[in-house]
Amino acid sequence: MKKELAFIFDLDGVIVDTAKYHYLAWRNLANVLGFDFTEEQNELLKGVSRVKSLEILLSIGKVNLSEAKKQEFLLQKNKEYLEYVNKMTSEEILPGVNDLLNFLELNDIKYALGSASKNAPLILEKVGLLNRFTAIVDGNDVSKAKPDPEVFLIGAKKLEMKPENCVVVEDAIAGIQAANAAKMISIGIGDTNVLHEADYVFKDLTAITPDFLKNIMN
Ligand code: B16
Ligand code: MG
Repeated sequence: MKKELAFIFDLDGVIVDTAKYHYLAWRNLANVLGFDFTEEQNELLKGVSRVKSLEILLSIGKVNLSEAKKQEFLLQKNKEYLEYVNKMTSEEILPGVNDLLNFLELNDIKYALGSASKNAPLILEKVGLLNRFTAIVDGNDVSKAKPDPEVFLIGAKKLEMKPENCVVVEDAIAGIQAANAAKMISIGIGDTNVLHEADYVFKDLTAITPDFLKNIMN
C-alpha cells in the first residue's frame, strides 16, 4: 500500500444507528407541543446539531418558543435520548464496523471520530469502542456545524495527517459536503441518489473491502 491514508468516521448512521433514538425523543417532544413528527421528517435532522434540530422541529410544527423554553426542551429531549443511549451495548455496532477497524489497525492506518453529537464519547463507551479511536472530535469541539469542514479538519490535525490524505465515512449529505469542503476523500453510507456528491457510496461498511482500500491507496 503506497499512499498513507487516515480515516475519519461519522458516528450516527455509520458506527451505530442512534437516529432511531433521536427520533423517539424528538417525536415525544413534538407530541408534547401538540403536533406529529414522522420518520420521513426525521431524515432532516440527520447529521444536524441538537440546537438546529430543535429549530427544524419547531418550524415543522409551526411553533414559536421563548429562548428559555427552547433551552428547557433541549435538556428534556437530551435526557430522554440518554435513557436509550444508556441501554446500548456492543450488539448495536453496525455491520462491517468491527472488521473495517480491525483491518485498519492491522495495517497501521489511523482513524478518528468526527461527529456532530455532544454525546459521542458516551455512546462509544457504551458500545465498547471508546478506546479504539486515536482521536475523537465531537459536538463539543466545534463552533461550526457540518457542512462546514471544521469537524473533519480538526480530526485531520489530531491525526497529524494532511486533509487530502483523509477518508471521511459519512451517512448525511451535510457530512459529505463537509468532507468535500475539507478536500478529503468522501465515502457515503446509504443511498447513491441521496449521497451523489460523495466520491464513493456504499450501502454499509461491509462493502468497504480490503481490495477497495488497496485501490484508493495506490
Ligand atoms: P447530540 P453524527 C448527529 O450525529 C446526529 O446525526 C444528529 O441527528 C444529532 O442531532 C447530532 O448528532 C447531535 O447529537 O444531541 O447527541 O449532541 O451523525 O454527526 O454522528
Ligand atoms: Mg451521521
